[in-house]
Amino acid sequence: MRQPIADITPETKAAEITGWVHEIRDLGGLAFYVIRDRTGIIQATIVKKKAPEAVLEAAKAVSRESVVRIAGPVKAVDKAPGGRELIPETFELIARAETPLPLDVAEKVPAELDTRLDSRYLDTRRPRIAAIFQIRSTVMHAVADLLYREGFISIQTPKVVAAATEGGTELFPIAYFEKEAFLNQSPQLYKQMMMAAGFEKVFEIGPIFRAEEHNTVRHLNEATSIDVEVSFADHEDVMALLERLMKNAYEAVFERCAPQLETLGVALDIPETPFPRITYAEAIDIAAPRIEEDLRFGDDLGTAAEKAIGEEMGSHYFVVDWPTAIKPYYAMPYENNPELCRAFDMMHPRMELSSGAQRVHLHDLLVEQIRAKGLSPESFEFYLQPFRYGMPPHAGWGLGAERVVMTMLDLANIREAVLFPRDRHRLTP
Ligand code: AMO
Repeated sequence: MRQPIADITPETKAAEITGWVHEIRDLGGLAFYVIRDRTGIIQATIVKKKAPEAVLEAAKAVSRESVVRIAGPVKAVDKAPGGRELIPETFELIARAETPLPLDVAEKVPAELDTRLDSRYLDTRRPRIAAIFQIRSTVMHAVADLLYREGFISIQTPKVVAAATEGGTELFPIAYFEKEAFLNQSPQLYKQMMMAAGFEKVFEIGPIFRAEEHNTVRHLNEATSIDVEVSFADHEDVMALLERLMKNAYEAVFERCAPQLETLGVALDIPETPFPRITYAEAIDIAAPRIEEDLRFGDDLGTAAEKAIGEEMGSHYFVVDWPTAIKPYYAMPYENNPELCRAFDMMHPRMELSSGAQRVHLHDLLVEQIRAKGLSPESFEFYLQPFRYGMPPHAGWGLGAERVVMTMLDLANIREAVLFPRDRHRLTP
């Protein structure tokens, strides 16, 4: 019976393992085959004078990264990895790897990100890379877990749509029979419609598509968004939810991913809640004197401004009270000061992780705001209709999953946090 390699201890009597050949060291009379599965590595030691002929034959034929099955007694050996070694009685080559390898899995030769992404299936055999995706999986599990515990319903909404939600320039048009269609930029309109549907608390974890022209280390053309929408809630309520969710994700990784964090050399800093809040006006005041560009009230916070504010804040924080003019039509203006709205961004010192808002739930105000953005309410008819038949007040946010993982693990490039990134130049694998 196959045993996970990590379960084999110096006390184990005998084992049968299957895995990849991580390293081969042939010292003449003696040969070491380091075998790896997803749990760890073990050294199989062949003493050529003593080993069965069939073992010698098979061992000679294998190459690095081939898949093998080896069985035999286990011996305690201080110098071997994990303090034990396997003495092959049988050695079977299951699938041979061609040589040379497109990528050195044992990491003797560092590879460029592009080469790694071209051969992602080899790249992910490296414990460091596998650790990133084990942590990402834990984050996604913790996120869904918290939302289910808080009574949310998971929904799946269309990715092929007829209208832009986040503005027209970043849309991917697609061929959809004789109609004009796009890949969805955000589940925004659909999650809001589910408030009219009476679901009250919904979440969706799914792809969003943005036709960002620029290649940056924090933008993808296909990203994973964690989206929530909550009825009878305001922006403060969903900001508190976002804090709980972030903390819960960090704690889950801290508790369940100690070996992966160690492999990555990351000392996890669990963010303290509540996150500090600064107003948009304060953000401008912090950034303006610290950056070269001209920055005034009413401008978007660009990369340089975000960086300057991030250095000042030092950990996660919220920017609140945004000018209505630079937030989407669905953000609710303050009644007593409609120039500002109940929108927020949640920031990591390196970049924006989430934006959200209390939404406009009043039909006529929404139509007015859609018009004010130069958009036509007619093309939003399917979205506007639910607002005429009892739309509760509601609020929500979208959180970029890759950016959460990237900032949590201090990865240099967002592509490190995606198995198969889609960017300006990459459409395969
Ligand atoms: P926004 O457009 O700010 O808001 O997106 C929300 C979050 O999604 C992530 N994100 C991206 N990540 C990587 N590459 C991209 N190209 C990319 N675009 C967005 C970011 C960002 O903070 N409908 C609103 C959300 C809401 O109000 O509920 C929206 O889409 O982390």
